[in-house]
Amino acid sequence: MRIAVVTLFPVMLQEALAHGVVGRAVDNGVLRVECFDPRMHTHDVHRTVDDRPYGGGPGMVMKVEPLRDALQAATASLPPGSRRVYLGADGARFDQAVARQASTWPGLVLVAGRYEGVDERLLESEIDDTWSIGDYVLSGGELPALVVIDAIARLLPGTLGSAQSAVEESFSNGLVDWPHYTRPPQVGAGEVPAVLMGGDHAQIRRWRLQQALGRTWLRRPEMLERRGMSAEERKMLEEFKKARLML
Ligand code: 4G1
Repeated sequence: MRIAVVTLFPVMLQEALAHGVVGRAVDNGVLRVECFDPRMHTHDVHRTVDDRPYGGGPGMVMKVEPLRDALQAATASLPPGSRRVYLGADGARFDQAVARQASTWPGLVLVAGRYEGVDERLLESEIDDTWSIGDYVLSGGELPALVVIDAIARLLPGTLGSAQSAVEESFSNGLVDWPHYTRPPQVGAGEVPAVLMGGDHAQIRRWRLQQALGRTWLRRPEMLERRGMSAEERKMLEEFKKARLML
């Protein structure tokens, strides 16, 4: 998959994309990410990309022309059928389902805003959709762009190798993750649950599903509400609740 990011801070993205799972996807050619800087599409001596808001008020707004020309170059670099998405607080929530959808597209242009945001006319004429990663105030769309790229990269065939991660399996299943343990077997008073040391893999699988159900019920009840449970899962959750009361 190809991703183009329109950003005033290309170095911020390039550095972050060079590490870990995403870095490997880029190295292996599974993913290609390129940045397009609106400042490279200015023509005045000051390389102006922002201006004061019509109507007054604080802050600055990103100008149409440098953004439009950077976006044009970004789009031209991608395969046909690519989509153009603005990252903004008023967008549709970017979640795992949106990530899964986007991972099937040939290309994606992400536009990261700065200052108070971008001139509305650019959004109206050049943007297919707006995504938000959550409800908080940020200073720019670059960190959201990195979040989006990371979530999508993990879903591309060839990124994670043979085994999809346990986290993805659990999350795709509409549940939060189960607890993880590694050596040593004892840390102070903290022990590893005996079932994990026993080598009975059917029991381990059952325990993990039960923990995932229990923790989703405790910490993200709205996820469990949406997902529903099978009769067997219902029994496992009741067992989890009972065991919890005995602690
Ligand atoms: C109004 C949050 C504005 C922010 C209301 C999540 C936040 C991009 C995101 C803002 C941004 C609230 C996001 C705000 C984002 C242009 C420059 C917009 C940064 C900008 C709650 C500033 N997911 N915010 N405005 O943060 O880009 O994607």
